[in-house]
Amino acid sequence: MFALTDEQREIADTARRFAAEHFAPHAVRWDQEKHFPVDVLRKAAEVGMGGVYVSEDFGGSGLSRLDAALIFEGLATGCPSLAGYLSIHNMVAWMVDRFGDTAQRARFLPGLCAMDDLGSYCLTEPGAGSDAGSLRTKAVRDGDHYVLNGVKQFISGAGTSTVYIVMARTADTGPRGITAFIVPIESLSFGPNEIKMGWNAQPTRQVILEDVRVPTANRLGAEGDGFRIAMNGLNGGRLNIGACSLGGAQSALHRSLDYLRDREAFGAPLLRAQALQFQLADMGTELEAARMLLWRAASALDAKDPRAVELCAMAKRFATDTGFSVADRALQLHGGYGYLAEYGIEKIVRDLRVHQILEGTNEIMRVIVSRGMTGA
Ligand code: FAD
Ligand code: 2MC
Repeated sequence: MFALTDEQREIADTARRFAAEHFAPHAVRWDQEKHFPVDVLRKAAEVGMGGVYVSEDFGGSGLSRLDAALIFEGLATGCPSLAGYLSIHNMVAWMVDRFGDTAQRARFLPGLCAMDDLGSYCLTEPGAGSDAGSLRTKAVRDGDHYVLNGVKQFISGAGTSTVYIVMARTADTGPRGITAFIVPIESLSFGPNEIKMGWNAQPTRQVILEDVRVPTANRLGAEGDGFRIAMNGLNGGRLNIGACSLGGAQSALHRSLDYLRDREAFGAPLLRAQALQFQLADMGTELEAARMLLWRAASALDAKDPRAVELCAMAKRFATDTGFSVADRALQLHGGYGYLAEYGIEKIVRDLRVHQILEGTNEIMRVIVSRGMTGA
């Protein structure tokens, strides 16, 4: 738990180097231009990041959740928004790998792992966010097809992704009446790209399903399994999002250290001020604590520990709150320059803010943790 293997250190270094070379130099501009650099994501897939914890027989990298946490933290040091999208894509690929039949795995995984196909995850609806089990998108069986109608809200990658996992209702029995489908882009339409506070290097759009005919061969798992499939995907997704917060915040902390070393005030570098040294010490300590919890949760998920769901929720809540708080303090340490786009710090703050909301809000993480404690 407390010492990474040489191989894991190499994995983390590879991700950090990739982010430094391919994401960081362009991250501010991509944020401003709202550019989704699919070509760069495909480069990430060339080094195995399109199917990090997908098994190797159809092109995945076969790594563990702890390895994935190292990768997403490393990638987020260059751009949390792109690392966040890659995390969602990986969640989709894993769901196909874990819950798909052999034909579905053979059909979809090679393209997803190479990122010739990009994946999106469609759970949220305009009227069902935190209460995902109340979703209303309908799937009605018609011979060897289902006909899907409904609207999915806030879908990351929508319009560009080619493979969508859509959770839809096949029975009026709450979460147990939900079924998952793999839906290709051709049958979908999309709302406009949302104007957002952060995560601007990737699109967020509605996915609109109007009499979409999906062959039964595209049903993922059995009827009624969709909610559990969706939630199982999110356990790992929540770890990855937490890791993205750590990476963004770690980068903001490093930049603060450099900045305070160079910036002079009152006749000395600001780094000499003990009050500011203490700030840096607290930021580093809090990130390390969050990282330890995240690695603990990732190991629990790898080990199929019965407490894994609860630990993933704890880690997501703690890492995303800590990451945002550290990034916000880094902005303060940069003074007025922290507020300028050019320095890249305000972008990290904006990107990390949404990690406290998506993949289950941090209030929902508390719901999960407290249910685990009280048995309610
Ligand atoms: P609501 O559920 O309406 O919640 C409103 C507030 O009430 C929140 O603060 C919430 O924490 C609180 N609340 C709700 N219920 C409780 C409770 N029981 N106890 C305490 N507090 C509660 N979804 C996808 O399916 N796929 C995606 O790719 C995706 N990408 C996203 C990208 C972005 C940029 C954003 C902003 C969202 C994305 N989402 C996606 C949706 C995201 O998961 C939801 O926004 C989130 O789950 C919250 O749902 P909601 O917005 O409907 O808020
Ligand atoms: N892992 C595995 N199984 C889970 C699970 C988890 N994390 N959470 C719930 N389940 C199972 C649960 O065990 C139950 O199984 P069974 O039918 O065998 O008893 C079933 O799912 C229903 O669970 P609940 O009875 O707990 O359902 P409830 O309606 O009370 O909701 C809650 C639970 C609030 C935890 C769930 O609705 C939730 O996680 N909401 C947040 C939604 C969310 O995270 N959205 C993120 C969208 S994706 C995104 O934002 C992206 C950026 C991609």
